[in-house]
Amino acid sequence: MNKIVLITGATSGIGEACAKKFAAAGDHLIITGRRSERLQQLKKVLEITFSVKILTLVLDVQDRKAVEEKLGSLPLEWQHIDILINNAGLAVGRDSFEDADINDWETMLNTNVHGLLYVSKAIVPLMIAQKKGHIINMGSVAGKEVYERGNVYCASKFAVDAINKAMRIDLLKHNIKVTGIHPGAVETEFASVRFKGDEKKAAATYDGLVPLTAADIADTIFYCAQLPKHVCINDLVITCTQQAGTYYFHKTQ
Ligand code: NDP
Ligand code: 8X3
Repeated sequence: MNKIVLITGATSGIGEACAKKFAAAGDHLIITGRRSERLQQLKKVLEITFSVKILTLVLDVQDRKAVEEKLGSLPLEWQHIDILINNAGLAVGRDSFEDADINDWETMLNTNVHGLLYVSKAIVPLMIAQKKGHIINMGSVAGKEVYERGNVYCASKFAVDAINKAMRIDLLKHNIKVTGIHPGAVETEFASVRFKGDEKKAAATYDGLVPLTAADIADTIFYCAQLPKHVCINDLVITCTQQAGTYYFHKTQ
């Protein structure tokens, strides 16, 4: 049966790769992000290629009112959400604590933590009503171990890790699966966003490394989502072969 999958942050990277993966399997998608043109383009391609239905929602997850309004007024046929992929997120800046910009900290906390909570709070009642659902939260290895100059990005992903665990406990009685995915370095627009458009610094992140791709993570998420009803992967940490934890890389030049 075709599922309905809501993916936040589907305009690039991991979210976009998830959209392609789930659409290829015949699932119908609600795709969100702030960049409207990219959403429209993706919708067009996926509908033509895979004959699935796509609903686009231009949404800044930091905006609580907008999230409540848009997700609280989904057309009836889109309310039976089987899978929520809480993927929208970002790092801004890579500075030592004393040098970091408080605005960057607020953006990360508002997006990665508050945004994930606002979206989840809007969707959980729909899953409770249908007595099933699967929430997949995008954490990071940064939410497992703190690294130098990672400060508040790490804090935001530690919060995601805690929310993921807490959701699983509280939603157990509603037959809702909750899975945390915690990748290491994945080559997406992430580094470019983190270094505020400095492409040289962004590219250096992956120097000497065969990093994970967005498709690797989409494949992993898809696997977690296809397991039998009685199986739930709680927590999954995934890195490329040249990475161990947050700080150890074996780079080749
Ligand atoms: P990208 O920058 O390629 O994608 C980020 C996505 O999040 C975009 O679609 C962006 O859409 C969306 N987004 C960002 N801010 C907002 C917002 N305020 N409201 C709505 N959507 C937003 O990076 P990735 O694909 O790599 O990142 C996806 C997730 O994976 C993030 O949570 C990130 O922390 C996590 N992650 C990434 C890793 C990596 O190395 N790349 C490793 C571990 C975790 P738009 O700009 O259109 O709003
Ligand atoms: C992104 C991976 O190691 O840059 O979450 O924090 S890392």
